[in-house]
Amino acid sequence: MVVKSAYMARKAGTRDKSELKNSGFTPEEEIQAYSDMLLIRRFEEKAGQLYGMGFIGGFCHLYIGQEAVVVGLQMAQEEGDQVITSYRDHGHMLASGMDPKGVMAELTGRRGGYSKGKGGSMHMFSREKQFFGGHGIVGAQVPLGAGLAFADKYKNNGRVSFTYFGDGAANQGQVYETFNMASIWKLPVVFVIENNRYAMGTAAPRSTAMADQLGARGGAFGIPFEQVDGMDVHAVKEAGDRAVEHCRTGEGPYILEMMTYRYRGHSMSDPAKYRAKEEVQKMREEHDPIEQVKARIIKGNIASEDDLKKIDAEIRVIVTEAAEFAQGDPEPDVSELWTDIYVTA
Ligand SMILES: Cc1ncc(C[n+]2csc(CCOP(=O)(O)OP(=O)(O)O)c2C)c(N)n1
Ligand SMILES: [Mg+2]
Repeated sequence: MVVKSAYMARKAGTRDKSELKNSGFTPEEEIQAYSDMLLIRRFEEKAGQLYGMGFIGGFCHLYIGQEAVVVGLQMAQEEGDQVITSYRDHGHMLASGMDPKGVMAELTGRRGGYSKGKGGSMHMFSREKQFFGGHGIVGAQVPLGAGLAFADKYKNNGRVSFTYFGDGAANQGQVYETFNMASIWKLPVVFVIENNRYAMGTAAPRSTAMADQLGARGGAFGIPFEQVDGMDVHAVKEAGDRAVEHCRTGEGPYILEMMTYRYRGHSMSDPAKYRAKEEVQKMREEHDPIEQVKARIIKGNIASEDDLKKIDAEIRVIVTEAAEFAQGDPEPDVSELWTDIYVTA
């Protein structure tokens, strides 16, 4: 069987979004979800290796464990919808259809990176793919995401802004100023809270009131909210469809609290001593988003173990090529030091 990941299909310009309207996955969608999540996982594993080898400097926050959130929501989006998120952003870029080579080269600070090697892991953008960063200041992307939605509403272009933030960021004041404005102006923004239960080394209940009900905070602003199993890509896509419908029909913002989990440390420099290894192990064994889809694919006779191994092999080639590019591409020239600082109209 010929299998193409959504990334590959988007690159080839062959993806037909109208196929994605029904809730409940077609066999092709199961394969697509599997491939897209696996691309993120393999990419992140490679990024972790390159970091260990000294090719990536500074901070590097991996998305391993959370793949179903961004992939399921990407399946609910349409071309032109925007995405903005925090520093844990590699998965969002790949799901947005950005080229793994350009993303990896940015991580290693090379010319071919999306920010010409001058932004790194936390600061890259693609207007073409409607990806607006990559933000290192916790919560800062939330008002910016509402700003994107404000522009959409002003232009009446039917687009929706997907604004992602974490459980820790949900404690920032600017989030609630944004909820208020988004609600009164009925902005087409889906606020996606990725509740992965930790903010750096702090378990959410230690710092956060009602830490397992963050979406409900939107209720005070009249924003509808849902709590979703963020490890199940089906549940994510279905909730995403409801949120998008709400926003696109002019009803204003919507909140999705995605209950998810990160397997790795907060960043590469985190020894993760604040949680038991068994907790991570249990999550991996019982709730892994990729294994869940794999089991459905095998059980439903959609594809065989061998087919899935072939997909993995294809993805490994894409990731290896991205890593080779990211290591071989030159660093930016010194003359680039003072360029791209301000945008001139
Ligand atoms: C305004 C601000 N305060 C503190 C930090 C340091 N910091 C970086 S990430 C982080 C935790 C955020 O956790 P969460 O929002 O749950 O996102 P996650 O890392 O789990 O994806 C903190 C406190 C920062 N970058 N910006
Ligand atoms: Mg968190």
